[in-house]
Amino acid sequence: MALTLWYHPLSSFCWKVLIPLYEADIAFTHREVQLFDPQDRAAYLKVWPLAKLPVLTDDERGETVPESSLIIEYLARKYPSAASLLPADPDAARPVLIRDRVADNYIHAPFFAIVGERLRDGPKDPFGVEQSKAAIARGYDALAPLIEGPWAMGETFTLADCAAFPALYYADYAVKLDEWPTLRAYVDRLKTRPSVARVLKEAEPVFHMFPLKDG
Ligand SMILES: N[C@@H](CCC(=O)N[C@@H](CS)C(=O)NCC(=O)O)C(=O)O
Repeated sequence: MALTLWYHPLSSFCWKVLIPLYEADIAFTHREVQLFDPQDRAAYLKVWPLAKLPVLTDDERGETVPESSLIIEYLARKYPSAASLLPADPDAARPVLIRDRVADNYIHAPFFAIVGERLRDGPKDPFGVEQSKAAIARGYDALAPLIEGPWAMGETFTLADCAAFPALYYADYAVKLDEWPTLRAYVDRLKTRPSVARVLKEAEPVFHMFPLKDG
């Protein structure tokens, strides 16, 4: 198979890329990476020296594509079944990318800071955690009015939804979505989408490893 996704089933940024692969029914090989296993990490460092998941490799075209948004852009440009995920016209693509950036930079990133604090050995940083929670709340404030419904861009499922789902699903463990009913309803709709439901199902066996699962 030409495409290989280097991924882990618990990884939120990998969910962001699995969703469009399943949406567009694109065949690929799953290559699960264990970043904490020294041998597997060393193998993955040869693929992507930053050792961040996911990466998509395309043996037929000789391409290595890191970064979740770039992977989805690659799929949209190369596979007709994925074209609707990101409009070809830059002016039409911009609102999709704005939603993608809000989800990644202002919800996903502060959520990661909280997970990082939880996993870190050594002194804890409750002030930093509160700052990250406040940042996530500002991210929710920014994203909520951008959800046109039923999906982020209206009727068409796009890159924006692929980015929003993992960010909101996981950040909900840190800052409950209940004060943002638009976002809560949006996430509930997303969970019913077959591509998203499949990603959630595949994560079930490893979800016990998620450090915030019990609050
Ligand atoms: N900007 C990257 C972020 C990727 C990222 O942070 N991935 C996490 C997994 S969800 C990771 O590889 N973490 C391992 C580490 O930081 O060592 C993207 O959009 O793909």
